[in-house]
Amino acid sequence: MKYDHKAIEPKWQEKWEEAGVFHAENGSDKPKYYALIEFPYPSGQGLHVGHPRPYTALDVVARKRRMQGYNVLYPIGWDAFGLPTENYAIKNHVHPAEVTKQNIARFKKQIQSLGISFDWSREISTTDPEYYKWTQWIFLQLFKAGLAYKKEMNVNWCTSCKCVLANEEVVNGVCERCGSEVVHKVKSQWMLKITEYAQRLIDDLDLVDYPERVKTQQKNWIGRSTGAEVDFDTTAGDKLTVYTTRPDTLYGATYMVVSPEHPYLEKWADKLQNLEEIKAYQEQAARKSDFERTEVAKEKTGVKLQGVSAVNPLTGKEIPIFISDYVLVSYGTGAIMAVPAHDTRDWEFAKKFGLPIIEVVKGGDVEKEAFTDCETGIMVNSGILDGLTVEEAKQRITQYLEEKGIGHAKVNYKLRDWVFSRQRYWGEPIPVVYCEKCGWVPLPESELPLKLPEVKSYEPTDNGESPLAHMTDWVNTTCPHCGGPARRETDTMPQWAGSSWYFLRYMDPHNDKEFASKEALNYWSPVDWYNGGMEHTTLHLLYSRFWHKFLFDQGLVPTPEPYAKRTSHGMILGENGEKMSKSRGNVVNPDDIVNEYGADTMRLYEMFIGDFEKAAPWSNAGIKGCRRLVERYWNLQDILCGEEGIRPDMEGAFHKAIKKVSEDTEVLKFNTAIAALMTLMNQVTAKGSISKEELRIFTILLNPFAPHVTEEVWAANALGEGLVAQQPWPEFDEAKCKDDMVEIVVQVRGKVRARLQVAADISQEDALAAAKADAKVAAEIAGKSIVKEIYVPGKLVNIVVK
Ligand code: ANZ
Ligand code: ZN
Repeated sequence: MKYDHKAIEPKWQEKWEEAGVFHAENGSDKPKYYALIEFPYPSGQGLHVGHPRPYTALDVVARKRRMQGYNVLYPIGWDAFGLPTENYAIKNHVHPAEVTKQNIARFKKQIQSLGISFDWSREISTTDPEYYKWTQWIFLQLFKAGLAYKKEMNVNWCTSCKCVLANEEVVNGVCERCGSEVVHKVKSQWMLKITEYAQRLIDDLDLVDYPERVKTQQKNWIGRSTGAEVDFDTTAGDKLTVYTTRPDTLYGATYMVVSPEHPYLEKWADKLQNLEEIKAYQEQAARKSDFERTEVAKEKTGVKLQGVSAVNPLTGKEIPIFISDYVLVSYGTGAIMAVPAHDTRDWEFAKKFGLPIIEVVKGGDVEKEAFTDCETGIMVNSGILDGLTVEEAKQRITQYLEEKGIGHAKVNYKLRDWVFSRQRYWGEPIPVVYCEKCGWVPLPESELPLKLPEVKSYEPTDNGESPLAHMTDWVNTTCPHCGGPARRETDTMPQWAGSSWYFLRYMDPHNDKEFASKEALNYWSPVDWYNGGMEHTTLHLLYSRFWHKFLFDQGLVPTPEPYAKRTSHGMILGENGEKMSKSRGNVVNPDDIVNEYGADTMRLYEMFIGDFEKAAPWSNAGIKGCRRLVERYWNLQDILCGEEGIRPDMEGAFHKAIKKVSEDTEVLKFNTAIAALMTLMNQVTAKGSISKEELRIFTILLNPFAPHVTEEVWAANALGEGLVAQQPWPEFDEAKCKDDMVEIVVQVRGKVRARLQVAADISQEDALAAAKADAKVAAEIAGKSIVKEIYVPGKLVNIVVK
């Protein structure tokens, strides 16, 4: 019989669905296992061969766990709100809901053709009112807890998307999504206080098993720094407060800088003699991104304030104040004390404006450049701090500032609160109304979901208001608090809202009383293994940890962390080694591969393509190699012999393969697991026949990778009861996994003279004897005296002669 994937694959997909073998069970007394992949955004382009890489990897794990006796939850859904859909809808005059429906249908069909063991009965979509009802509900809990607030903000504004972006969405000064210029705009925005969780988001990384690079990236993004806040008296009669990580360098502070947006500039307006010049500079700075402004390499600019200066609290000297765009309003206090001797930006600025540079830590040559590598140095020119180390000086000065009431120790975080509103249509409505009398009032929970109204035009407005603002019928409402007239919020939530808690909904997706029942949450939490892209480390992964911690604090979820373990996959590149994209013309469509070679081959190839954590180029030759493995497996049916058990001379081969596949699939080494199956295939083919038990084990081992063909062979040869998917995972016997023969290398005078096949457990004495008996080795040592003999078990004999 010829192998025909087109006949086999759809048939088994149907049978699995009929039998419900991949349905996770709530209320089971089996141990649970929760495997999670990042749910896709159903774009108009359809699936791409990169998508299935993580799906297949965790499918291998999920299938194996079921065979190991676990009740496995391996769900999928759609992260379907967002701009690309909305933009497509605008361009083609179709409702975004309709576009979403079509895209989901296409993605679903494509994913189902791959035979991934998702529990489709738990499918969710963030755009479904029954889902976003709970996204809105969680927002209300955040609001009630004081963690959601509205504020006039200097926000990132994408000039092309006409939309506010979170800091995390601005990459190198441009929009992460479309690459257009990002400018600053003052807008009233909903904000979520993720900063309240900054320290716990760092600390609790100790509770989870994440790759080190993910932990480091999150920590750097949160950006904890320790230092002090110091008050400087000004000649305007008030105090200017700075944040510094180096309070020890206070004697070297020869001038100060405030950011162009600093509120004091307005307060001091009547004292400033060069207000026009200052205003011109402020306007110029507003047009630049933070990225441009803080670039070290950039030429420093600034304006000295005429009419107000400050006093260094330690030296008592009057020092000038500047405005310059290298100081950001959003960090620390928006003002700095400048220590040009030990900070590069300050040094460049001081050189340009002819300001004094006073060395306060010994070493370096501060006339030539800032001495920044000075954390281990000794203090000089620093009064009470002279002779102390930098570490001692930091403590001493902080204590002094606290005693004098002019400063205190301070911890700062780079992390900013999360800008949570978007002026767009295709997102969750924010369930609050504005009442002139009562302010912002939350909707009663009984009014959720607050559904998106039908609108005719989704065009974003040029003045930056949401398209919903035109829907007066929807907007005008009554205040739930006083019954007076009120207006609905017309901004919607960002795409990151629905994905911040979706893994909880999977636990109990059809519950209409709660986002998930207590029992379901207690049973399934936390996610045991979550695989997703590195690009989400400082976005989704951080946001969802924040929401989960909040829900934990509210007593709504049982664990402080949502994901026990996180891994990340590398991208699949085009055949030419470049990122797959339409414009490069190197996109491979999984439909074509499934059609020509079958899903089993495609799955095997995606797992065989290389180190799972690294990017790998697609290769047509590689695909063919995997197809050959499937065909050779198929042909094993022709050499099935009458014997039942594993034949004694095949025991080693099979036990080794079980061990290798079992262990490698736990540590992302899917490629070497498949290589072990290829080795086993060669051993079986060399033997020329296969027993029933051997074929049974081969089939189970191959099943997580190639689930369709293995079910077919299982059924056709009556290898056992039920489906392969329902078999117990085979055990291996460690004693039978030892290599019986090993190759050892024999060196004489530093050179390899022979390679010998010896028993793996050979004694030192026998190994040395065997080495000396070899003709070449014997010739090398003839007539010389042996100084030293070394045996490295299983590897090497080294004979040193004189
Ligand atoms: C004096 C000093 C001396 C500083 C020295 C550094 C080195 P991190 O580590 O990133 O927290 N700074 C403070 N607020 C700022 C703002 N809004 N915009 C730009 N720079 C600001 O950086 C803290 C340091 O960055 C602070 O310590 C301050 O300069 C500067 F040898 O104060 B330092
Ligand atoms: Zn009211």
